[in-house]
Amino acid sequence: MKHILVTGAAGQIGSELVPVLGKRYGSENVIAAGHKTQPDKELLDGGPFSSLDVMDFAAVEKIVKEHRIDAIYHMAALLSAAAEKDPNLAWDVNINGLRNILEAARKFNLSVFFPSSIGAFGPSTPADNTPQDTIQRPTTIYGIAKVTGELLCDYYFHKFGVDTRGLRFPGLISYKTPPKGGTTDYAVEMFYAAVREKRYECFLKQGTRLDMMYMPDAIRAAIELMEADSERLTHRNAFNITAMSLAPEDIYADIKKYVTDFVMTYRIDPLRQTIADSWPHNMDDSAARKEWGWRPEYDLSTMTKEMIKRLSEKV
Ligand code: AKB
Repeated sequence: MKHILVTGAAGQIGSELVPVLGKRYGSENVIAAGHKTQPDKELLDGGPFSSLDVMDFAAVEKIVKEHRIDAIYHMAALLSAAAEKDPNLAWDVNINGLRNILEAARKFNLSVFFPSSIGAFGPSTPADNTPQDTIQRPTTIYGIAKVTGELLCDYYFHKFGVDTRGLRFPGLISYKTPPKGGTTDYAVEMFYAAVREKRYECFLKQGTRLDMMYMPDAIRAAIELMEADSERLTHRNAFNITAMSLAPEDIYADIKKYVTDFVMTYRIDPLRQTIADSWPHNMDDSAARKEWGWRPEYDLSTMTKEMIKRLSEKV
């Protein structure tokens, strides 16, 4: 893998993925691309940045040719709650954008990483120990687009031999770039609020248990999957991966060990609560463990310790 394009480079995952890829492959070989937001210079690590609207196929083709791209980490997408507020835009970005990426991959023989999500599951999916291969009948446009994306990626692999690989990401917790418009954003917001205001009003109710992961594990997982021996992969799009299964009160209790006067109250957002209630509590990630050696490094206590330390330095 020599020249890598990261779409959605200014987003929560993209902004942390770009510097890690830059260290691994040389920052001049990692092309960060964003549409509306310019990424933080520090996170780009001196590598090139291009403006790109993934819904414009000619622009995707141009950037691929210009930079002689070999692999694309396609992170440009709307998150669940934002997608629910504008389903047409969500479909355009999350599906038409992906199709353009896959078409470019077919034409120029590129490999593609696709971020799926716990959102690819729905209320009829077994919520506990959610199997790798199970019922996927999501009730959000975000989830419908994720299932379609998984199927489309598999289609391009089987039909055209495009090397597509994907992960079903849980809620991701990070201190660098805050997420925008997601259902699991509450977890990130809670950490910021603990350090800044020592008060937080949580929009999901007590007992809402969801899969979560600290960002460094998520970044490592994406790179490890893309570097895995293809012969070992039975699945491709997309692998369940998880690190912890948490409800708001679990994170609150752990933060309280560091910020003893932190107070959390609840004010439920019906839209995001309905979305969260349709998602799994904890996924079975044994296929990822078996097929390419996935293992999380962070649990709640190691993540909380680092989040509090880094955010205290930052804010
Ligand atoms: C969201 O909440 O929309 C995302 C996700 C779990 O896919 N963080």
